[in-house]
Amino acid sequence: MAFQPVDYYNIYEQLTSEEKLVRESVADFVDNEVLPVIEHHYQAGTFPMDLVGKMAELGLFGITLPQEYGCAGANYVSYGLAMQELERGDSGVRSFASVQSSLVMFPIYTYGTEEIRKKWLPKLAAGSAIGCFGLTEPDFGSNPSGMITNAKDIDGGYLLNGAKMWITNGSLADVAVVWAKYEGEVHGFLVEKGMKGFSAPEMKGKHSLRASVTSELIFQDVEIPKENKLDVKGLKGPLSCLTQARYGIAWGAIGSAIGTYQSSLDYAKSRIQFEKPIAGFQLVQEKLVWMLNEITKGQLICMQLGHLKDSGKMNPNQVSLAKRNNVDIAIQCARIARDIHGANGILDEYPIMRHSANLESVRTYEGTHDIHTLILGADITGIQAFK
Ligand code: TGC
Ligand code: FAD
Repeated sequence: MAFQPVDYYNIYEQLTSEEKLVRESVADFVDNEVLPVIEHHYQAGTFPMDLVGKMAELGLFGITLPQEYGCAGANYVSYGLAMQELERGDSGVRSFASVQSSLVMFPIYTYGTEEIRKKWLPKLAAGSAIGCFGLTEPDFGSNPSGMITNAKDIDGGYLLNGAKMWITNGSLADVAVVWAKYEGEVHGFLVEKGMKGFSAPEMKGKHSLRASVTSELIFQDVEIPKENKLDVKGLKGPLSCLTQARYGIAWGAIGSAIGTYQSSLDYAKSRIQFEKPIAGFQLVQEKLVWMLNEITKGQLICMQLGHLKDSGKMNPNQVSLAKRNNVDIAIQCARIARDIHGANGILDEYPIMRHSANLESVRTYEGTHDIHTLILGADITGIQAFK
């Protein structure tokens, strides 16, 4: 069945023609190309690689970067709308695009030399190269400043040692943006597939984000050429990339919530119990209204965040509020949707359990729910409560 946009406050009416086009074309792509195959991939634990070229054709990789590098040069509202629609399909598909765009192309564009930009950005935009972002380590997740992975000077470059864990697209990647300590500070390095001493085994056994590849990255005396070091020093390097990606996740979570809401509304109208559709019972209506209410608030948060970002006035703490809120309400929507679907809610015929399980990762990655609480707490009180 064709998807009906959920837009209770007529937000889409106010979009520019370009923003409308982006949202509608990604929505069509999700309806026609993602939803028909995603359950199969989810069950098989595989990423739908066939979608990469199609996402590239839609301009979804590095969508906000300049056209001279093969990118779409779109604004951040368009980026957000694209992430919303992709995650209505599946969080793993949105993850693929987020990592490629915000965590790989953004740092290459922002901190790479012109030579490095020209080498990687057109290929990443076209989907002929895939990237990943290595920050988290087995013993350093929420606190990346403690990382052990390190780089030392050698003739003509750097020697990289250490390991990363939980890296989206790691085993697929042609280039990894890896954060490592160098001279006591965090620096970024581009590690290329095939470099001696670099391996990226896939992690198995996930109950969440099954249609996404997650990997370890292992570096044993990997020689990195000088030009592959990014021009940024300190944790603000990776955190600036995370701000971009968290922005996309805030929008994406709304897409996931729309997916479970829409399925619930359709189901409630057609499922008959006690001789009437369950949508006619007050308790079910309350659940549907709660979902719509929270989705609408989340949409308004994202639109305002997008306008702030497009006008250069957004601060990273505002992204924390949006990521924290929207992922949280999306999880609650999935939970409520499971109730509304009764036993059918556990079947792969409906998207509910897939969204629900995916969101458990989304709540943890890019800063856990509680880390974003602490970021906001520190911002409003002026007192850090991390340590
Ligand atoms: P702190 O002292 O607060 O900051 C260090 C420097 O960074 C600057 N900064 C930021 N810059 C840009 N954007 C942000 N969001 C920033 N937040 C902070 C800050 O101004 C400072 O700059 P300077 O010039 O003074 O040096 O750093 P801290 O060590 O106290 O850490 C704070 C904390 C805990 C909030 C931070 O470490 C954090 O966010 N931890 C969470 C880790 C995390 O999010 N990891 C994500 C890994 S990647 C991932 O999950 C990808 S999933 C992808 C997918 O599949 O979609
Ligand atoms: P921990 O940091 O060990 O946290 C455990 C618990 O303790 C959490 O509830 C946390 O909120 C809490 N906690 C921690 N510190 C505090 C504190 N100071 N005060 C109060 N509570 C605290 N990372 C990458 O670098 N690149 C990727 O591409 C990537 N993709 C991922 C894909 C998936 C599917 C998943 C699940 C994770 C991915 N990650 C990636 C890793 C992710 O960013 C981390 O899992 C996340 O940052 C949390 O780290 P952790 O799992 O080590 O949890």
